[in-house]
Amino acid sequence: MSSMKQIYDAVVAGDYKDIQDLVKTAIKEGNSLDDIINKSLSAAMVEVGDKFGSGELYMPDMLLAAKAMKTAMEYIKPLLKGSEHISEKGTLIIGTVKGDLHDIGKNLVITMAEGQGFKVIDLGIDVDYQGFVNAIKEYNPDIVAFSGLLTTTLANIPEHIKAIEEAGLRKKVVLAVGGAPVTQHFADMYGIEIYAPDASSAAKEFVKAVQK
Ligand code: B12
Repeated sequence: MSSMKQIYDAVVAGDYKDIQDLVKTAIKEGNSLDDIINKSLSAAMVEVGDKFGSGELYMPDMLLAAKAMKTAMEYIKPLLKGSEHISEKGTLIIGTVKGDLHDIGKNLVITMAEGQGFKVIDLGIDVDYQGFVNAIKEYNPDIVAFSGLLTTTLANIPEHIKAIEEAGLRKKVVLAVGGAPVTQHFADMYGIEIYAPDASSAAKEFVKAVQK
């Protein structure tokens, strides 16, 4: 079995003990970090989600899968930083929206944005409206990014934007949104400038936004 398939299977099985060794092997075999992240790790998380949705996997299985993905990323992250020549591009504030505790995707976006030279302020998970507003006042960012994995809490996004508008900060920042259920249509509906389906394209969009 290829090492890429073994990584995929390890995430689905929530087997985090050997995953760093599998990643090392996949790199030695010539697989790119991008492919390992997108084709093995993230793709496996989609299958985990599907299986959870259909009742084949339970909450503890999802947690173990998340742990396997995080363990793999701990090994990959320093390698990503070393791979690019970096000059500071701008400041990005990112947080998972109010009511939502998912952070794996957000953390990947952070890794990629840092790899592109952004200074990133991570507000963490379950960030309320005021949390974003205060951080904009404090850090004066170029981009403010919302991550959201739950349809229910994505419904709060207009409130987040309203709070930023009411504080008179909307025109100072470019907004970005992403997360599995988010679409370009969703972003357009609320006038959010950036949507991207994955962390690598998110980082590319961030770069474009600060170059404008
Ligand atoms: C792992 C996981 C968990 C873990 C989270 C661990 C953690 N630390 O994050 C745990 C077990 C805690 C969890 C809990 C729950 N979960 Co959950 N979870 C998942 C799962 C399997 C994977 C998510 C993930 O990490 N994917 C991998 C990453 C890399 O992908 P990603 O997050 O989409 O991010 C990528 C892109 O979207 C994008 N991106 C992400 N953020 C941003 C931001 C910007 C600005 C941009 C541009 C791009 C971008 O780039 C990322 C990298 O490429 C998904 C299934 C799925 N298909 O998404 C369900 C899923 C999201 N969960 C779900 C549910 C229902 C729950 C619970 C409510 C379960 C429960 N009954 O308690 C709770 C909610 C708790 C809460 N209040 O938040 C549902 C949501 C359904 C819906 N549409 O609302 C899903 C879809 C599963 C399902 N099919 O039912 N979950």
